[in-house]
Amino acid sequence: MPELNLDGLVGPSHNYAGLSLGNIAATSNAGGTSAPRKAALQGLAKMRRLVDLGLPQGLLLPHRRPNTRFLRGMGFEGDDARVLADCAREDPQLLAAAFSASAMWTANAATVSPAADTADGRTHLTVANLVTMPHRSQEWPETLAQLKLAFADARHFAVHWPVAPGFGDEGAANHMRFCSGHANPGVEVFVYGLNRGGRFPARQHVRASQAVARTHGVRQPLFVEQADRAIQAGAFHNDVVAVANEHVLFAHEEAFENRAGTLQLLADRVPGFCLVEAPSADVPLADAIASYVFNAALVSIGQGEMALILPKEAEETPSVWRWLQRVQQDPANPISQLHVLDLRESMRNGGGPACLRLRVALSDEGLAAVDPRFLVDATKLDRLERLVERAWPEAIAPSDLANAQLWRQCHAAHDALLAELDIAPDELGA
Ligand code: SUG
Repeated sequence: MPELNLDGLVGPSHNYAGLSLGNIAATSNAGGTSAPRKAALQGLAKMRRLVDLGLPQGLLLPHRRPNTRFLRGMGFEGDDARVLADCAREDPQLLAAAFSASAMWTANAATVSPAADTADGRTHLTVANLVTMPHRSQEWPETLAQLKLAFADARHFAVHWPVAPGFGDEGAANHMRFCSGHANPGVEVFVYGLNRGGRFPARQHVRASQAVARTHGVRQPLFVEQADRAIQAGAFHNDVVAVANEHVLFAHEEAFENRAGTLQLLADRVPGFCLVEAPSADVPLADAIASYVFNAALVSIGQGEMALILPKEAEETPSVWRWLQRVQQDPANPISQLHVLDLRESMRNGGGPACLRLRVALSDEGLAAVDPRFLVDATKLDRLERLVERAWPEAIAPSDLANAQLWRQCHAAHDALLAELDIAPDELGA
Protein backbone atom coordinates (compact mmCIF):
# COMPACT_ATOMS: atom_id res chain seq x y z
CA MET A 1 0.00 0.00 0.00
CA PRO A 2 1.65 3.22 -1.10
CA GLU A 3 1.65 6.43 0.89
CA LEU A 4 1.12 9.49 -1.25
CA ASN A 5 2.79 12.70 -0.12
CA LEU A 6 1.07 15.85 -1.31
CA ASP A 7 3.56 18.68 -0.97
CA GLY A 8 2.53 22.31 -1.05
CA LEU A 9 4.19 24.08 -3.95
CA VAL A 10 5.55 27.33 -2.49
CA GLY A 11 3.61 30.24 -3.92
CA PRO A 12 5.03 33.27 -5.69
CA SER A 13 4.07 35.57 -2.80
CA HIS A 14 6.20 33.77 -0.16
CA ASN A 15 7.41 36.44 2.29
CA TYR A 16 8.44 37.05 5.87
CA ALA A 17 5.71 38.99 7.69
CA GLY A 18 5.97 37.41 11.15
CA LEU A 19 2.28 36.62 11.32
CA SER A 20 2.30 33.56 13.59
CA LEU A 21 2.58 34.24 17.31
CA GLY A 22 4.31 31.27 18.96
CA ASN A 23 6.19 30.31 15.78
CA ILE A 24 9.65 31.50 16.77
CA ALA A 25 11.31 31.09 13.36
CA ALA A 26 8.58 33.13 11.66
CA THR A 27 8.44 35.92 14.22
CA SER A 28 12.22 36.27 14.46
CA ASN A 29 12.61 36.48 10.66
CA ALA A 30 9.83 39.07 10.31
CA GLY A 31 10.89 41.93 8.07
CA GLY A 32 13.48 39.91 6.18
CA THR A 33 13.66 39.63 2.41
CA SER A 34 12.34 36.34 1.04
CA ALA A 35 13.31 34.50 -2.13
CA PRO A 36 10.08 32.96 -3.53
CA ARG A 37 11.73 31.47 -6.62
CA LYS A 38 14.39 29.77 -4.55
CA ALA A 39 11.78 28.66 -2.00
CA ALA A 40 9.66 26.96 -4.67
CA LEU A 41 12.74 25.30 -6.21
CA GLN A 42 13.78 23.99 -2.78
CA GLY A 43 10.30 22.51 -2.36
CA LEU A 44 10.38 20.94 -5.82
CA ALA A 45 13.79 19.41 -5.03
CA LYS A 46 12.24 17.81 -1.96
CA MET A 47 9.44 16.32 -4.09
CA ARG A 48 12.08 15.03 -6.50
CA ARG A 49 13.95 13.30 -3.68
CA LEU A 50 10.80 11.40 -2.73
CA VAL A 51 10.16 10.46 -6.38
CA ASP A 52 13.77 9.20 -6.55
CA LEU A 53 13.09 7.06 -3.48
CA GLY A 54 10.30 5.43 -5.50
CA LEU A 55 7.42 6.91 -3.52
CA PRO A 56 4.18 8.28 -4.98
CA GLN A 57 4.32 12.06 -4.96
CA GLY A 58 1.79 14.77 -5.57
CA LEU A 59 1.24 18.43 -4.88
CA LEU A 60 -1.30 20.93 -3.72
CA LEU A 61 -1.32 24.29 -5.42
CA PRO A 62 -0.45 27.63 -3.91
CA HIS A 63 -3.58 29.69 -3.36
CA ARG A 64 -4.21 32.86 -5.30
CA ARG A 65 -2.39 35.66 -3.45
CA PRO A 66 -2.71 38.49 -2.74
CA ASN A 67 -6.23 37.35 -1.86
CA THR A 68 -8.59 40.11 -2.95
CA ARG A 69 -11.65 38.02 -2.10
CA PHE A 70 -10.50 37.95 1.53
CA LEU A 71 -10.00 41.73 1.46
CA ARG A 72 -13.42 42.29 -0.10
CA GLY A 73 -14.79 40.37 2.88
CA MET A 74 -13.03 42.96 5.02
CA GLY A 75 -14.89 45.82 3.34
CA PHE A 76 -12.52 46.89 0.54
CA GLU A 77 -14.27 47.58 -2.76
CA GLY A 78 -13.59 48.10 -6.45
CA ASP A 79 -11.38 46.21 -8.87
CA ASP A 80 -8.39 44.20 -7.62
CA ALA A 81 -5.95 47.08 -8.02
CA ARG A 82 -8.11 49.42 -5.97
CA VAL A 83 -8.81 46.84 -3.24
CA LEU A 84 -5.08 46.24 -2.85
CA ALA A 85 -4.06 49.89 -3.04
CA ASP A 86 -6.64 50.90 -0.42
CA CYS A 87 -5.62 48.07 1.88
CA ALA A 88 -1.89 48.86 1.45
CA ARG A 89 -2.62 52.41 2.59
CA GLU A 90 -5.13 51.71 5.36
CA ASP A 91 -4.00 48.42 6.87
CA PRO A 92 -0.58 47.05 5.78
CA GLN A 93 -0.78 44.23 8.33
CA LEU A 94 -4.02 43.00 6.75
CA LEU A 95 -2.40 43.21 3.33
CA ALA A 96 0.43 41.02 4.63
CA ALA A 97 -2.17 38.45 5.71
CA ALA A 98 -3.76 38.58 2.24
CA PHE A 99 -0.30 38.01 0.75
CA SER A 100 0.69 35.02 2.86
CA ALA A 101 1.79 31.91 0.99
CA SER A 102 1.07 29.83 4.11
CA ALA A 103 -1.00 27.24 2.19
CA MET A 104 2.41 25.74 1.28
CA TRP A 105 2.38 23.92 4.65
CA THR A 106 -0.02 21.21 3.59
CA ALA A 107 0.38 19.28 6.85
CA ASN A 108 -2.17 21.92 7.94
CA ALA A 109 -4.47 21.46 4.95
CA ALA A 110 -6.50 18.60 6.37
CA THR A 111 -6.57 15.55 8.62
CA VAL A 112 -6.57 12.26 6.74
CA SER A 113 -7.91 8.91 7.96
CA PRO A 114 -6.99 6.12 5.55
CA ALA A 115 -9.64 3.63 4.41
CA ALA A 116 -8.29 0.83 6.62
CA ASP A 117 -9.07 2.88 9.75
CA THR A 118 -12.60 4.05 9.07
CA ALA A 119 -16.06 2.59 9.61
CA ASP A 120 -17.18 2.88 5.98
CA GLY A 121 -13.86 1.75 4.43
CA ARG A 122 -13.28 5.05 2.62
CA THR A 123 -10.43 7.52 3.05
CA HIS A 124 -11.76 10.55 4.91
CA LEU A 125 -10.26 14.03 4.75
CA THR A 126 -11.43 16.97 6.88
CA VAL A 127 -10.16 20.36 5.78
CA ALA A 128 -8.57 22.28 8.68
CA ASN A 129 -10.28 25.54 9.69
CA LEU A 130 -6.99 27.14 10.85
CA VAL A 131 -8.95 29.74 12.80
CA THR A 132 -6.29 30.58 15.38
CA MET A 133 -4.18 32.70 12.99
CA PRO A 134 -6.10 35.19 10.83
CA HIS A 135 -3.74 34.81 7.86
CA ARG A 136 -4.30 31.05 7.86
CA SER A 137 -8.08 31.23 8.36
CA GLN A 138 -8.47 32.28 4.70
CA GLU A 139 -7.04 28.98 3.42
CA TRP A 140 -9.84 26.49 3.92
CA PRO A 141 -12.20 27.39 1.03
CA GLU A 142 -9.53 26.88 -1.61
CA THR A 143 -8.08 23.86 0.18
CA LEU A 144 -11.57 22.34 0.17
CA ALA A 145 -11.91 23.05 -3.55
CA GLN A 146 -8.54 21.44 -4.33
CA LEU A 147 -9.17 18.35 -2.21
CA LYS A 148 -12.64 17.91 -3.71
CA LEU A 149 -11.01 17.91 -7.14
CA ALA A 150 -8.09 15.67 -6.25
CA PHE A 151 -10.23 13.20 -4.29
CA ALA A 152 -13.48 13.44 -6.26
CA ASP A 153 -14.18 9.70 -6.48
CA ALA A 154 -16.81 9.12 -3.78
CA ARG A 155 -16.33 5.34 -3.92
CA HIS A 156 -12.93 5.83 -2.32
CA PHE A 157 -12.95 9.24 -0.68
CA ALA A 158 -15.02 11.57 1.49
CA VAL A 159 -13.83 15.17 1.75
CA HIS A 160 -15.41 17.05 4.66
CA TRP A 161 -15.94 20.70 5.43
CA PRO A 162 -13.96 22.16 8.33
CA VAL A 163 -14.98 21.77 11.94
CA ALA A 164 -17.08 24.65 13.36
CA PRO A 165 -14.93 27.77 13.77
CA GLY A 166 -15.29 27.86 17.56
CA PHE A 167 -12.69 25.11 17.78
CA GLY A 168 -9.27 25.51 16.20
CA ASP A 169 -8.19 22.68 13.93
CA GLU A 170 -4.72 22.62 12.33
CA GLY A 171 -5.03 19.31 10.49
CA ALA A 172 -2.50 16.51 10.11
CA ALA A 173 0.25 18.45 11.92
CA ASN A 174 -1.49 17.30 15.11
CA HIS A 175 -2.32 13.77 14.02
CA MET A 176 -0.19 10.63 14.03
CA ARG A 177 -1.10 7.24 12.69
CA PHE A 178 0.39 3.98 13.91
CA CYS A 179 -0.03 0.70 12.05
CA SER A 180 1.84 -2.41 11.05
CA GLY A 181 2.09 -1.50 7.37
CA HIS A 182 0.04 1.28 5.76
CA ALA A 183 -2.62 -1.17 4.49
CA ASN A 184 -3.53 -2.43 7.94
CA PRO A 185 -5.97 -0.80 10.37
CA GLY A 186 -4.24 1.91 12.35
CA VAL A 187 -4.42 3.63 15.71
CA GLU A 188 -4.92 7.34 15.09
CA VAL A 189 -3.50 9.70 17.69
CA PHE A 190 -5.04 13.15 17.80
CA VAL A 191 -2.77 15.56 19.69
CA TYR A 192 -4.42 18.67 21.15
CA GLY A 193 -3.21 21.58 23.23
CA LEU A 194 -4.72 23.28 26.28
CA ASN A 195 -4.24 26.97 26.95
CA ARG A 196 -2.65 26.93 30.38
CA GLY A 197 -1.94 30.66 30.67
CA GLY A 198 1.28 30.80 28.64
CA ARG A 199 2.04 33.57 26.14
CA PHE A 200 1.80 31.28 23.09
CA PRO A 201 -1.58 29.85 22.10
CA ALA A 202 -2.50 26.19 21.79
CA ARG A 203 -3.77 25.94 18.21
CA GLN A 204 -5.46 22.51 18.25
CA HIS A 205 -8.67 22.28 20.30
CA VAL A 206 -9.56 18.89 21.71
CA ARG A 207 -13.16 19.24 20.50
CA ALA A 208 -11.93 19.79 16.96
CA SER A 209 -9.87 16.60 17.21
CA GLN A 210 -12.86 14.69 18.58
CA ALA A 211 -15.11 16.06 15.83
CA VAL A 212 -12.69 14.94 13.12
CA ALA A 213 -12.36 11.44 14.60
CA ARG A 214 -16.16 11.18 14.84
CA THR A 215 -16.76 12.49 11.31
CA HIS A 216 -14.23 10.05 9.86
CA GLY A 217 -15.59 7.07 11.79
CA VAL A 218 -12.10 6.33 13.12
CA ARG A 219 -12.29 2.95 14.83
CA GLN A 220 -9.23 3.33 17.05
CA PRO A 221 -8.76 6.99 18.02
CA LEU A 222 -6.60 8.17 20.92
CA PHE A 223 -6.53 11.72 22.24
CA VAL A 224 -3.28 12.95 23.71
CA GLU A 225 -2.32 16.33 25.15
CA GLN A 226 0.73 18.08 23.75
CA ALA A 227 3.13 19.36 26.41
CA ASP A 228 2.38 23.00 27.17
CA ARG A 229 6.10 23.35 27.85
CA ALA A 230 6.76 22.41 24.22
CA ILE A 231 4.14 24.90 22.95
CA GLN A 232 5.67 27.65 25.09
CA ALA A 233 9.14 26.74 23.76
CA GLY A 234 7.89 27.26 20.16
CA ALA A 235 6.38 23.88 19.17
CA PHE A 236 3.16 25.41 17.90
CA HIS A 237 2.17 22.06 16.31
CA ASN A 238 2.84 18.53 17.53
CA ASP A 239 4.79 17.81 14.34
CA VAL A 240 7.53 20.15 15.56
CA VAL A 241 8.35 17.64 18.32
CA ALA A 242 7.03 14.27 17.12
CA VAL A 243 6.38 12.25 13.97
CA ALA A 244 5.11 8.69 13.49
CA ASN A 245 5.41 6.17 10.71
CA GLU A 246 3.99 2.64 10.84
CA HIS A 247 4.95 1.32 14.31
CA VAL A 248 7.63 3.96 15.00
CA LEU A 249 7.30 7.11 17.10
CA PHE A 250 10.18 9.54 16.55
CA ALA A 251 9.85 12.20 19.22
CA HIS A 252 11.40 14.42 21.82
CA GLU A 253 11.21 13.46 25.49
CA GLU A 254 9.22 16.62 26.23
CA ALA A 255 6.63 16.28 23.47
CA PHE A 256 3.64 15.16 25.55
CA GLU A 257 2.09 16.59 28.71
CA ASN A 258 1.83 13.10 30.23
CA ARG A 259 4.84 11.33 28.75
CA ALA A 260 4.62 8.08 30.73
CA GLY A 261 0.86 7.69 30.25
CA THR A 262 1.08 8.43 26.52
CA LEU A 263 3.91 5.97 25.91
CA GLN A 264 2.14 3.29 27.92
CA LEU A 265 -1.04 3.80 25.91
CA LEU A 266 0.91 3.44 22.68
CA ALA A 267 2.82 0.40 23.89
CA ASP A 268 -0.51 -1.23 24.81
CA ARG A 269 -2.31 -0.36 21.59
CA VAL A 270 0.31 -0.45 18.82
CA PRO A 271 1.63 -3.90 17.89
CA GLY A 272 5.45 -3.88 17.91
CA PHE A 273 5.54 -0.23 19.07
CA CYS A 274 9.04 1.21 18.58
CA LEU A 275 10.04 4.41 20.36
CA VAL A 276 12.91 6.52 19.05
CA GLU A 277 13.07 9.27 21.61
CA ALA A 278 15.60 12.06 22.07
CA PRO A 279 16.38 12.52 25.77
CA SER A 280 16.47 16.17 26.85
CA ALA A 281 19.91 15.52 28.32
CA ASP A 282 21.27 14.79 24.82
CA VAL A 283 19.05 17.07 22.73
CA PRO A 284 17.74 20.10 24.64
CA LEU A 285 14.16 21.03 23.68
CA ALA A 286 15.41 24.37 22.31
CA ASP A 287 17.81 22.58 19.93
CA ALA A 288 15.07 20.20 18.80
CA ILE A 289 12.78 23.14 17.98
CA ALA A 290 15.44 25.32 16.35
CA SER A 291 16.66 22.45 14.16
CA TYR A 292 13.21 20.96 13.35
CA VAL A 293 14.68 17.47 13.60
CA PHE A 294 11.26 16.05 14.58
CA ASN A 295 9.69 17.82 11.64
CA ALA A 296 11.47 15.30 9.46
CA ALA A 297 9.37 13.33 7.04
CA LEU A 298 9.69 9.71 8.17
CA VAL A 299 8.98 7.43 5.21
CA SER A 300 8.97 3.69 4.55
CA ILE A 301 11.40 2.77 1.80
CA GLY A 302 10.83 -1.01 1.54
CA GLN A 303 12.34 -4.08 3.17
CA GLY A 304 11.21 -2.82 6.55
CA GLU A 305 13.49 0.21 6.37
CA MET A 306 12.69 3.88 6.87
CA ALA A 307 14.31 7.15 5.84
CA LEU A 308 14.27 10.53 7.52
CA ILE A 309 14.01 13.57 5.26
CA LEU A 310 15.69 16.24 7.37
CA PRO A 311 16.29 19.97 7.07
CA LYS A 312 19.90 21.17 6.89
CA GLU A 313 19.44 22.83 10.25
CA ALA A 314 19.37 19.35 11.86
CA GLU A 315 22.82 18.61 10.44
CA GLU A 316 24.07 21.99 11.61
CA THR A 317 22.94 21.54 15.24
CA PRO A 318 25.70 19.50 16.94
CA SER A 319 23.57 17.90 19.69
CA VAL A 320 20.96 16.84 17.14
CA TRP A 321 23.39 15.52 14.55
CA ARG A 322 25.31 13.46 17.15
CA TRP A 323 22.07 11.89 18.36
CA LEU A 324 20.91 11.19 14.79
CA GLN A 325 24.12 9.26 14.08
CA ARG A 326 23.32 7.02 17.02
CA VAL A 327 19.74 6.56 15.82
CA GLN A 328 20.87 5.58 12.35
CA GLN A 329 23.35 3.04 13.67
CA ASP A 330 21.02 1.47 16.24
CA PRO A 331 19.66 -1.87 14.91
CA ALA A 332 16.72 -1.60 17.35
CA ASN A 333 14.93 0.82 15.02
CA PRO A 334 14.24 0.71 11.25
CA ILE A 335 15.66 4.18 10.45
CA SER A 336 18.55 3.48 8.07
CA GLN A 337 18.81 6.56 5.86
CA LEU A 338 19.19 10.27 6.61
CA HIS A 339 18.45 12.62 3.71
CA VAL A 340 19.41 16.22 4.40
CA LEU A 341 17.76 18.91 2.29
CA ASP A 342 18.06 22.68 2.06
CA LEU A 343 14.59 24.03 2.82
CA ARG A 344 15.89 27.24 4.31
CA GLU A 345 13.27 29.53 2.78
CA SER A 346 10.35 27.61 4.27
CA MET A 347 12.24 26.95 7.50
CA ARG A 348 12.63 30.69 8.09
CA ASN A 349 8.84 30.82 8.38
CA GLY A 350 8.75 27.81 10.70
CA GLY A 351 7.92 25.20 8.05
CA GLY A 352 10.11 22.09 7.75
CA PRO A 353 9.96 18.90 5.66
CA ALA A 354 6.93 17.47 7.47
CA CYS A 355 5.01 20.77 7.38
CA LEU A 356 5.35 20.84 3.62
CA ARG A 357 3.53 17.57 3.02
CA LEU A 358 0.12 15.97 3.56
CA ARG A 359 0.33 12.19 3.79
CA VAL A 360 -2.41 10.05 2.31
CA ALA A 361 -2.00 6.30 2.72
CA LEU A 362 -3.91 4.68 -0.14
CA SER A 363 -4.65 1.32 -1.69
CA ASP A 364 -3.43 0.87 -5.28
CA GLU A 365 -7.04 1.43 -6.43
CA GLY A 366 -7.28 4.51 -4.23
CA LEU A 367 -4.10 5.94 -5.73
CA ALA A 368 -5.41 5.26 -9.23
CA ALA A 369 -8.56 7.24 -8.33
CA VAL A 370 -6.65 10.43 -7.43
CA ASP A 371 -6.95 13.17 -10.08
CA PRO A 372 -3.61 12.82 -11.94
CA ARG A 373 -3.28 16.58 -12.25
CA PHE A 374 -2.26 16.55 -8.58
CA LEU A 375 0.41 13.87 -9.09
CA VAL A 376 3.98 14.54 -10.16
CA ASP A 377 6.79 12.57 -11.75
CA ALA A 378 10.29 13.63 -12.80
CA THR A 379 9.07 15.11 -16.10
CA LYS A 380 6.35 17.19 -14.51
CA LEU A 381 8.82 18.39 -11.88
CA ASP A 382 11.12 19.55 -14.72
CA ARG A 383 8.23 21.51 -16.22
CA LEU A 384 7.32 23.06 -12.90
CA GLU A 385 10.92 24.08 -12.26
CA ARG A 386 11.02 25.87 -15.59
CA LEU A 387 7.76 27.64 -14.82
CA VAL A 388 8.97 28.75 -11.38
CA GLU A 389 12.24 30.02 -12.84
CA ARG A 390 10.29 32.03 -15.39
CA ALA A 391 7.36 33.36 -13.37
CA TRP A 392 8.11 33.47 -9.61
CA PRO A 393 9.55 36.70 -8.14
CA GLU A 394 13.18 36.49 -7.16
CA ALA A 395 12.86 38.45 -3.92
CA ILE A 396 10.19 40.11 -1.78
CA ALA A 397 11.07 42.72 0.83
CA PRO A 398 8.34 43.95 3.21
CA SER A 399 7.98 47.25 1.35
CA ASP A 400 7.32 45.36 -1.92
CA LEU A 401 3.92 44.23 -0.64
CA ALA A 402 2.57 47.69 -1.50
CA ASN A 403 3.86 47.46 -5.07
CA ALA A 404 1.20 46.96 -7.77
CA GLN A 405 3.71 45.33 -10.08
CA LEU A 406 4.29 42.58 -7.51
CA TRP A 407 0.51 41.99 -7.18
CA ARG A 408 0.28 41.53 -10.94
CA GLN A 409 3.33 39.28 -11.04
CA CYS A 410 1.96 37.00 -8.30
CA HIS A 411 -1.43 36.70 -10.00
CA ALA A 412 0.18 36.08 -13.39
CA ALA A 413 2.40 33.35 -11.93
CA HIS A 414 -0.67 31.69 -10.41
CA ASP A 415 -2.54 31.88 -13.76
CA ALA A 416 0.47 30.31 -15.49
CA LEU A 417 0.59 27.47 -12.96
CA LEU A 418 -3.09 26.64 -13.43
CA ALA A 419 -2.59 26.60 -17.19
CA GLU A 420 0.50 24.37 -16.83
CA LEU A 421 -1.46 21.87 -14.72
CA ASP A 422 -4.57 22.12 -16.91
CA ILE A 423 -6.77 23.28 -14.04
CA ALA A 424 -9.42 25.89 -14.85
CA PRO A 425 -9.84 28.71 -12.29
CA ASP A 426 -13.54 27.92 -11.86
CA GLU A 427 -12.64 24.36 -10.80
CA LEU A 428 -11.10 26.00 -7.73
CA GLY A 429 -14.14 28.14 -7.09
CA ALA A 430 -12.63 31.33 -8.59
O1 SUG B 1 1.22 28.24 10.74
N1 SUG B 1 4.02 29.82 9.39
C1 SUG B 1 3.24 28.62 9.56
C2 SUG B 1 4.14 27.42 9.62
C3 SUG B 1 3.35 26.13 9.59
C4 SUG B 1 4.18 24.94 9.83
N2 SUG B 1 3.39 23.77 9.74
C5 SUG B 1 3.53 22.66 10.52
N3 SUG B 1 4.18 22.67 11.63
N4 SUG B 1 2.90 21.61 10.17
C6 SUG B 1 2.35 28.72 10.80
O2 SUG B 1 2.81 29.22 11.82
C7 SUG B 1 4.34 32.20 8.95
C8 SUG B 1 3.90 33.17 7.89
C9 SUG B 1 4.33 34.57 8.16
O3 SUG B 1 4.52 34.91 9.31
O4 SUG B 1 4.43 35.36 7.20
C10 SUG B 1 3.45 30.99 9.04
O5 SUG B 1 2.26 31.09 8.83
